[in-house]
Amino acid sequence: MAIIPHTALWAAIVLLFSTLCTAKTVTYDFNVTWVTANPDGLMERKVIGVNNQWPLPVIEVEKGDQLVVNMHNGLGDKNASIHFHGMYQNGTNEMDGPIMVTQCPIPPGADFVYNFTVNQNGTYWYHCHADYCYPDGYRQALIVHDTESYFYDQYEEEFTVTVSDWYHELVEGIAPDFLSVYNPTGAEPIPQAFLFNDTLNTNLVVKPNTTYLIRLINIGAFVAQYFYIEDHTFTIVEIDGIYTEPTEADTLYIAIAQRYAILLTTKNTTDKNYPIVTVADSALLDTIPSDLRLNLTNWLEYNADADHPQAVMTVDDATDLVPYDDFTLTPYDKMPLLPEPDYTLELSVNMEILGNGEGYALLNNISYTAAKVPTIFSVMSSGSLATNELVYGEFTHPIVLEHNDVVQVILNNNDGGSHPFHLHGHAFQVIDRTPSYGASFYSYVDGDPVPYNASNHTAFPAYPARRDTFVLPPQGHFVIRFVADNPGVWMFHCHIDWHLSQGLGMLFIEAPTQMQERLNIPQNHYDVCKTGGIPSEGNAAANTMDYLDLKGQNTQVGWLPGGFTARGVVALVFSCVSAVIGIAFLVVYGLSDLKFKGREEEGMGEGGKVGGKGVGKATVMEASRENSGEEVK
Ligand SMILES: *[C@@H]1O[C@H](CO)[C@@H](O)[C@H](O)[C@H]1NC(C)=O
Ligand SMILES: *[C@@H]1O[C@H](CO)[C@@H](O)[C@H](O)[C@H]1NC(C)=O
Ligand SMILES: *[C@@H]1O[C@H](CO)[C@@H](O)[C@H](O)[C@H]1NC(C)=O
Ligand SMILES: *[C@@H]1O[C@H](CO)[C@@H](O)[C@H](O)[C@H]1NC(C)=O
Ligand SMILES: *[C@@H]1O[C@H](CO)[C@@H](O)[C@H](O)[C@H]1NC(C)=O
Ligand SMILES: *[C@@H]1O[C@H](CO)[C@@H](O)[C@H](O)[C@H]1NC(C)=O
Ligand SMILES: *[C@@H]1O[C@H](CO)[C@@H](O)[C@H](O)[C@H]1NC(C)=O
Ligand SMILES: *[C@@H]1O[C@H](CO)[C@@H](O)[C@H](O)[C@H]1NC(C)=O
Ligand SMILES: *[C@@H]1O[C@H](CO)[C@@H](O)[C@H](O)[C@H]1NC(C)=O
Ligand SMILES: *[C@@H]1O[C@H](CO)[C@@H](O)[C@H](O)[C@H]1NC(C)=O
Ligand SMILES: *[C@@H]1O[C@H](CO)[C@@H](O)[C@H](O)[C@H]1NC(C)=O
Ligand SMILES: *[C@@H]1O[C@H](CO)[C@@H](O)[C@H](O)[C@H]1NC(C)=O
Ligand SMILES: [Cu+2]
Repeated sequence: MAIIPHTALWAAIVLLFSTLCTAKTVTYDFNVTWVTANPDGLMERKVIGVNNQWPLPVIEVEKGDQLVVNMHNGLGDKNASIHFHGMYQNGTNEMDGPIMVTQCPIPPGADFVYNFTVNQNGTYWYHCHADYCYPDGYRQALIVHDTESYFYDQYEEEFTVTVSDWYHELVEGIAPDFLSVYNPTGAEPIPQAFLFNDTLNTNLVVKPNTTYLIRLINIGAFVAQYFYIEDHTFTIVEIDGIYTEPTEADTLYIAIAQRYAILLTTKNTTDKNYPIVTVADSALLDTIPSDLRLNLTNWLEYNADADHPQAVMTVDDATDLVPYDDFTLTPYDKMPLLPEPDYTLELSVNMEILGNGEGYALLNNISYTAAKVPTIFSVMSSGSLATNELVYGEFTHPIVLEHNDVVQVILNNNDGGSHPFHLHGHAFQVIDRTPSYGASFYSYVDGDPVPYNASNHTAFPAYPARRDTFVLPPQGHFVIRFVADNPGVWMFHCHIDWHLSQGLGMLFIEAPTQMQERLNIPQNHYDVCKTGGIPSEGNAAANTMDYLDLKGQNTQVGWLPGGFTARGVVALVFSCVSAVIGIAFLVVYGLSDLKFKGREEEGMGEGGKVGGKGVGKATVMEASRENSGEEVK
C-alpha cells in the first residue's frame, strides 16, 4: 500500500490557519453500520463500519481544534459509544464515552454528538466503549498534529500504523464460551490472526537517507506485540501523547492501547527492502494453535523491484527479545516527580471463580459491575451527597478524589498474567515497577507475587515517564502518581477487553463538587438515555428519593459457598467434562498444588496447556468467604 505524504498538506493547512489565527472545528459524520471485511485473507466477516467503510477513518486534528463527531448508531442490534482514548476531556467529562460511566449506551437508531476541544498533541485512538464492541472493528487511530513539536523539523513524512489481534467471530458470539463454567480458568479466547494496519503484506514506501515519523498504535483487544525493523534502529519521541527525550531503540513492546511515535532515518542505499516485524506476545496465550501465525512481515520498501524477504528469526522466541523499557523514558518537558501524595490507594488484582462457577477479575475483591444510572448522572443529581462514595454503589468500586490532590495508586498483581492498565482523563507518572526489567519480563515466572513495600523500594525517578496505559507485570506491581486536576468520573481499568468484561476496572469520582459547578451536559445525552430506557438521575440503584439507600443496586456474583474452593470447582468442572476433554485434566488438577508451574507445564498435552496458566491465575487466593445472600445476583 502506498503512503500519502501528509506533511505538505499539513504545512499548507497550518499556514492557512496560523494566518487566520483561529482554532478550527473539525467535524466527522459517522453513520455506524455493519459491513463485511476480510483483512486477514482467511475469512470474510461482519465488522462495524463507518459510512459503509472499514477500516474506519483516521481522525486527524490539530492542537486547539474543536472536534465534533456526529454519530448515528445504524447497527440495528447493538448499543455503541465512542471513547477518544487518551483525550483528557478537561471540562467535558460527558464526552469520554464509556457507557454507564459518562453516558448512556447509544441504542440502535439513535444519534449522539461528541464535541470537545483537543488540547494536547500526539498519537491517540478512538474506540467503542460499550460491552463487547470495539474488537468487532470499531477502533481506529486519532492523530493530533503538532507543527511545534521539538522534532517537527526533523522528519519529512509521517506514517500511521496500527497493530491488532483479530477474531473471526463476533465478540458477543465468543463471550458466552469465555464467561462460562466450562472455562473456570478464565483462559482468554485465542485470536485467529494478527493485523498490521488492518491488513497484511504492507509496504511503507521510503526514500533513502530520509527521516520519517512513524506512529504505532495497538488497537487490539488482547495481545501485546513486539515491533522491530530488521537492521534499523530508531528514536522514540513520544509515548501515549507525551513527548519524550529522543531515545534510541531497536525493539518495542506495544501493549493493548499503547502508542509510540518514532523517528526512523532510512539507509543511503536502495538495493534492499527490510522486514518490519511484529510478533504477538505468546506469553499471553494459553494455547497456541498450530495454524496461528504469531509474526507478520511487512516491509520498509526502498525499491519496489527488489526482493521482499520474510523476516528471519533472531531469537528462539519473541519473549527472549528485550524491548526498550518505557519505564526509563524521560518526558521532554521534564515534569518532575510529583510530591508526596495527599491520597494513596493500594489495589490488588486477583482472578477468581465466583459463586456461579465462572471466572472473574477483581480489584480488592470487587469485580466492576456497572450501576443502574451512568455514574456521571449520579454525581450531577446527588447535590451535596456527591462527595459520599455510598451514592455510587459498592460494585462500581468508586473512589472519590478531592480536587487537586496528588494521588498515588499502588497496583499489586496476584495474577500470573500481565495487564495493561489505562486511566481515563489523565496521563500518570510511573514511579515504581517490579520485577526488574529484562528478557521474558512480560512472562510468568515461578514464585510468589511481590507486592509493593513502601519501606523498601528503589528510588523514584526524578523525571518519571508519563503515559496513559502501563503494563502491570505478572505477579509484580507498579506505582503511579497523578494530580486530580480534571473534575470527572474516570475509569481505571485493564485494557484487555476480556478482562474488563470480567470486571477488572473501577471508577475515580474526581472532584464531584467541581463537576457539578462546571459540567454542562447537552440535552442530547439525556435524550439518548430516555430512548434506551435508562434513568439519568439517582444513585447507583436509581433511587432518587434517598441517595444513600442502595437497595436494588447491581451486584457482582457472590462468593463461592464456604467449603467450596476455587480448586474444587475446577476439579468438579473438569471431571464432569473429562469424557470430552480427556483424562489429562484429572491428572493435572488432581495432583498439582494448583500453582502455575510456568514454562514446564506449557510443554504438556493439550489439557495441560489449557489449564496450566489459568489455574494458577484463578487460585492465587482460595475463595472461602461465606456466601451472603445479598451479594448474589
Ligand atoms: C446509514 O447507512 C445506512 C446503510 O448505508 C443507510 O441505510 C442509512 O440511511 C444511513 N443513515 C444515516 C442517518 O445516514
Ligand atoms: C442496550 O443496553 C440496554 C441497557 O443496558 C439493554 O437493556 C439493551 O438490551 C441493549 N440493547 C441491545 C440492542 O443490546
Ligand atoms: C460544540 O461545543 C461548542 C462549545 O461548547 C459549542 O459552541 C458548539 O456549538 C458545539 N457544537 C455542536 C455541533 O454541538
Ligand atoms: C503540545 O505541543 C506544544 C508544542 O510542542 C507544547 O507547547 C504543548 O505543551 C503541548 N501540549 C500538551 C498538552 O502536551
Ligand atoms: C493505515 O491505515 C489508515 C486507514 O486505512 C491509512 O489512513 C494509513 O495511511 C495507513 N498507513 C499506512 C502506513 O499505510
Ligand atoms: C543524507 O542526508 C543528509 C542530510 O539531509 C546529507 O547531509 C547527506 O549528504 C546525505 N547523504 C547521502 C549519502 O545522500
Ligand atoms: C550514508 O552515506 C555516507 C556517505 O557515503 C556514509 O558516510 C554514511 O555512513 C551512510 N549512512 C548510512 C546510514 O548508511
Ligand atoms: C514466524 O513464524 C513462522 C511460522 O509461524 C516461523 O517459521 C518463523 O521463524 C517466524 N519468524 C519470526 C521472525 O518470528
Ligand atoms: C479479599 O478477600 C479475602 C478473603 O476474604 C481477604 O483475605 C482479603 O483481605 C480481601 N482483600 C481486600 C483488599 O479487601
Ligand atoms: C527489598 O526489596 C528487594 C527488591 O525487591 C528484595 O530483594 C529484598 O529482599 C527486600 N528486602 C526486604 C527486607 O524486604
Ligand atoms: C518491607 O521492607 C522493610 C524494610 O526493608 C522490611 O523490614 C519489611 O519486612 C518488609 N515488609 C514486607 C511485608 O516484606
Ligand atoms: C484541566 O484544566 C485545568 C485548568 O482549567 C488545569 O489546571 C488542569 O491541569 C487540566 N487538567 C488536565 C488533566 O488536563
Ligand atoms: Cu488484564
